[in-house]
Amino acid sequence: MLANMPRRRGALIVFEGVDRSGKSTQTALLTQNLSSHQIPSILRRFPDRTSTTGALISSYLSSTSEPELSDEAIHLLFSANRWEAVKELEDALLNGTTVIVDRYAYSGVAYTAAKGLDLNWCKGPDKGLLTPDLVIYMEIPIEVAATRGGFGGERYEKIEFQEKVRGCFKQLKEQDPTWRVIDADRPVEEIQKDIVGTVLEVIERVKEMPIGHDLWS
Ligand code: T5A
Ligand code: NA
Repeated sequence: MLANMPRRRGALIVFEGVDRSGKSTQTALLTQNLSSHQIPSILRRFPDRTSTTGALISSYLSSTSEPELSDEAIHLLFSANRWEAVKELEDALLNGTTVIVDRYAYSGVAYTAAKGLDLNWCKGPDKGLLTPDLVIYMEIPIEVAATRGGFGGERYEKIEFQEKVRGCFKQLKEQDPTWRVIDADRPVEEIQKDIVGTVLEVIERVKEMPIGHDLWS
């Protein structure tokens, strides 16, 4: 009997947004809510600071002195950090597990392009990564994000830079039909309610579709 049952895959759900837009808060809640709906899921984040590339990235981000790595080199490391995870993410999806990802290639492009590098060059290294089924973009004014806990600690946490990042995200959003913009300047539970509704719809819609391996290609 089991062999004849249709194979269902999980959905790849990506969260994006500027620093302190609430991605980690919402992804953690979403995992709990999916579990209460008996939907298997895992939560991953990029950068994954636990791998070899992740350790280099973490030290780059936490230092405020002149960086040893060029803008191009750190960009490629962030991308390598995602490529390292492809097999694990794909295996989970094929197993029927929904994969929730806190930042992905869109952050990769937005933060490097905000330094003035060409947006299309920035997309290059992530071309061909697993394609998200849904990108939830946490929309928030930078002034609001800046008042939230922890803002100001790491290399990129400056208001002027975050405004540029926000502009780059806007350009990426215009090119991509899988983006859903969520007003992130609201109470946590209200935001989560919208997210759960959207995510359940997407999980149902894509369950029999093939996994995409063609981000930006
Ligand atoms: N980066 C990342 C690149 O340059 N290239 C790349 O390829 C990638 C993947 C680290 C940096 O790396 C850059 C981008 C980043 O600058 P990170 O580790 O994801 O990326 O960053 P973190 O510092 O861990 O997380 P963020 O700053 O992005 O914060 P979140 O996850 O958006 O926000 P969250 O949920 O932690 O909330 C922040 C604070 O706000 C409160 C929370 O309690 C918390 O104190 N909060 C709210 N307050 C009021 N109302 C709400 N609705 C709230 N939601 C959360
Ligand atoms: Na976070």
